Amino acid sequence: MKKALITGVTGQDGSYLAEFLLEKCYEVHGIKRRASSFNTQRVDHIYEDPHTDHTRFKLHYGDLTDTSNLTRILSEVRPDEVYNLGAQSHVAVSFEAPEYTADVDAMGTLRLLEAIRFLGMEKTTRFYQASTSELYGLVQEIPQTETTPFHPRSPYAVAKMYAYWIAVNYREAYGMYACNGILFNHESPRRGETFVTRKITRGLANIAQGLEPCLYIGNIDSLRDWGHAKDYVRMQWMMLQQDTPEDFVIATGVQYSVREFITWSATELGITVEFTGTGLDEICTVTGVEGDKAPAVKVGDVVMRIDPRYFRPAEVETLLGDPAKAKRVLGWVPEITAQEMCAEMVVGDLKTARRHALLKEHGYELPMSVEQG
Ligand code: NDP
Ligand code: GDR
Repeated sequence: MKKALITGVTGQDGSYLAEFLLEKCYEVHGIKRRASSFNTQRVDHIYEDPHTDHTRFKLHYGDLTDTSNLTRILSEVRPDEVYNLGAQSHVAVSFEAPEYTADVDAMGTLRLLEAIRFLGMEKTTRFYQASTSELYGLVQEIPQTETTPFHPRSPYAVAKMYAYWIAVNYREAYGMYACNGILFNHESPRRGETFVTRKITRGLANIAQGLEPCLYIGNIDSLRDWGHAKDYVRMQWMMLQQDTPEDFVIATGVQYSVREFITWSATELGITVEFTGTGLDEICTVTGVEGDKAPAVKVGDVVMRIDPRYFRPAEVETLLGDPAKAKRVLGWVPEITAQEMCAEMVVGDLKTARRHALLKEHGYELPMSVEQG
């Protein structure tokens, strides 16, 4: 039975990857951070009671900032494959916590690679590094491929650039099987609530049920190449099954604006909208409501306003990936479109919002996070 170790197992990708590898009959080990409250919601459904025999999903406390901890876990598990998905992954937050972001995202990658080498596992353990389209930043070429030059635009992207090159360096210097997946944005109902897609689907579902008055958002002209996390974790595994390690762009090859994502989400809720005004005064107003998904919304309501708080000191305006190499070499093609993914996210968030609204109607109110991201 193959063994995999996933850093960031409690995150969006980590949870889908753990499910995927368990289906492939791996023994899956994940590193979770110690927190003052439970943080395993995304993997609770695959949790196995460690008191029973033959459990194939095991969690270890750990942190990418702690070398001794990483070395101990690696020496205990001796995995065939390491997936380094753990990161401070929020671009806007990286401007507020640049040093921490560098420590986790850049140095954390070095710590893992060096621990693998220190333990003499560099010829037996394969390593996947979660690289990112943010490396392209101020784009030099459209669409972006494996050879497009990098120009990172945030402390997050600069840290991830170090991680990209240190993985390449360990491959070249020590003959390690180390690969970078240069992944473009990918989302799902498990996406963190402060990333723009989930913020929109959750925000509009809450507005539809009368739980929030309005969605406040930043740059809606931003263009992204959005795929589904389920499709992308499949590719992470495929990259580690080749004869020779290589880096791959993972993308859909289609881009849309944040504005379009808002329109799709509203449509899924039976709401038609129009955008009027410009710059900071642009608003999104309801022009029609159909069906029973949005009882709290009426024509004329303003459901989105711009808040400059969500603009970044340096923005990545446009990203569009070319996944031709992944298709040619690995036969990978994404199966879920951005619109299908948006619909799935709205369904999930509407279900939660309806539950909250029902409780509220009966005098019970569940605490709802107000952090907007
Ligand atoms: P998430 O933010 O959902 O998950 C990040 C994971 O990293 C969480 O499990 C988090 O733990 C963990 N983590 C954070 N800090 C530390 C730390 N100091 N030590 C150990 N673990 C830590 O990200 P995604 O699942 O969306 O992304 C996975 C990876 O892929 C990340 O590295 C991200 O940068 C990268 N990436 C993501 C893309 C996307 O569009 N989703 C695109 C390209 C790259 P906790 O749950 O406790 O917060
Ligand atoms: P991104 O994702 O920065 O691309 O990083 P995010 O969803 O945060 O932003 C996408 C675009 O939307 C714009 N935007 C807003 N973003 C947020 N979060 N909140 C807002 O209110 C808002 N309004 C507009 C942003 O400015 C940006 O242009 C994600 C992360 O998963 C990274 O870890 C990963 O490496 C990249 O995708 C690829």
